Amino acid sequence: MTVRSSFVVVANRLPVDEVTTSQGREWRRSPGGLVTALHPVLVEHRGTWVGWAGGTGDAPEPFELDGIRLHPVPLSAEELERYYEGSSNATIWPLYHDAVETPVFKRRWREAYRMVNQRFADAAAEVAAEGATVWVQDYQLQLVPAMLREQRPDLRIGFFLHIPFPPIELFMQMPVRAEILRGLLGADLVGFQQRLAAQNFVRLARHLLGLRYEGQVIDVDGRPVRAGAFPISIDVKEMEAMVATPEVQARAKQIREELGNPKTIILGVDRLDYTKGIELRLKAFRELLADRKLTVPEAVMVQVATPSRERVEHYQALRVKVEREVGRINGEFAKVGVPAVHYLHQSYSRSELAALYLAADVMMVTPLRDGMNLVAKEYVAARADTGGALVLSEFAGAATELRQSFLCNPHDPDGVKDALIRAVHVEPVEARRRMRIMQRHLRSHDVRQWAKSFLSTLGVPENE
Ligand code: ADQ
Repeated sequence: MTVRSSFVVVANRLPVDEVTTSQGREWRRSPGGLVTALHPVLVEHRGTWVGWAGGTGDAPEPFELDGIRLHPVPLSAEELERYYEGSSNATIWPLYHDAVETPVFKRRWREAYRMVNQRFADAAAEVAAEGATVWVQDYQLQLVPAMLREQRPDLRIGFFLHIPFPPIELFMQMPVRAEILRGLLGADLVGFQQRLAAQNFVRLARHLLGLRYEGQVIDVDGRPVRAGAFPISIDVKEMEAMVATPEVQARAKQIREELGNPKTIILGVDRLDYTKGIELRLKAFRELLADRKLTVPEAVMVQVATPSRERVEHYQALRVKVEREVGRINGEFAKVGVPAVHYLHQSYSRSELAALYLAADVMMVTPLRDGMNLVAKEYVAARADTGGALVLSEFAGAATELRQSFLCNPHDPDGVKDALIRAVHVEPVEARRRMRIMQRHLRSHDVRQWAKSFLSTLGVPENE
């Protein structure tokens, strides 16, 4: 019998990975922005998470892990290719990120997107109790709110978009633009990372469907749909506790030693994604080495690039470009036994990431466009020692809040170089001052506060 919940999260992925241990196969909580954000909320509300468990074919039976119920939705190999790699990651992802890569539009992908969204909506309708709250996540599931409302008008439906929402001119390129917009308008509350994104959305509703709005509330046939900005954050306390452990402290020291105790360690940590500006960051570093404004071994760079969406063409091309640039820099500037760039195409544990943050003098977060960017916030929270400096792109959502970082325009190579050099040479007193202000902000704006603020706007009473 299906267990029904009064609180349901619907997201493309379940927050778990299947791993092999000496005891056989088992499920583990997976790392990543969204999981970190929603896990505490679900535990608190005894909720169910509906999502894809990874793998193709039949889905596993619903199960429980770390205090939350998981309800897997199956995907076939063909759906994975068309709905996930195609529609979601080769059409919508680039289009919503300012078309920094050209979006690819294909009819058969669209049909799969529709079918899979319907399956997620059906699953949510099945597990949601009468009058429950359902919180749908992100760009892969934009049709779900309307599909769900159609079946279950009793539900309270929220939607949160983790990536940017484009201006009207760009959104209008989407062949199924009205369908997507209507899908989102099925929610009672549509949340965005930025105020500007929420504005794009309400204006689009008028432009495309002729709907009236007042402030951030759109009138959809007499039903109010609210749009709003809810900048996501991180579990600040968890990060602060982690960097305070002797293990992480020792590991950070060890990392510095392994890198040859350089004066300046410059760090980048991203999914290997073309929106993250990894190439332009490497290029800025190379030019500074060529100008002799930085030298090896006094300065070294560490770039962690988590493998991501490896079957999507844009991503394969990016990997080749990044690895070529790393090879070029090391060819020109490394010394025997001392690479200029340490490139790590790997996933890491949270504690190893924390140690890297602690070891780095300058963190570079330079996306061409990013909904928020949690790495920037993690770095700031990790530096409870108030050391370190953050170089941050103005095009990351995080730039609205982290004003004391070294902000730069990633489209301007000289601006990026200038911000990096200023961060490398900042006086320790000034660096600490900046860090302290940003840390104070994050402590009062952490992920729990984010979820609380979204849910209370949606009208969910606390402890429901
Ligand atoms: P992402 O594009 O995935 O998220 P980001 O916000 O930076 O980007 O989150 C990445 C997360 O993965 C961070 O928590 C980071 O610590 C972790 N991570 C990165 N590299 C790792 C590695 N090698 N090993 C282990 N963990 C690693 C999307 C949007 C963002 C938005 C988030 C949340 O694109 O703009 O901030 O959702 O809303």
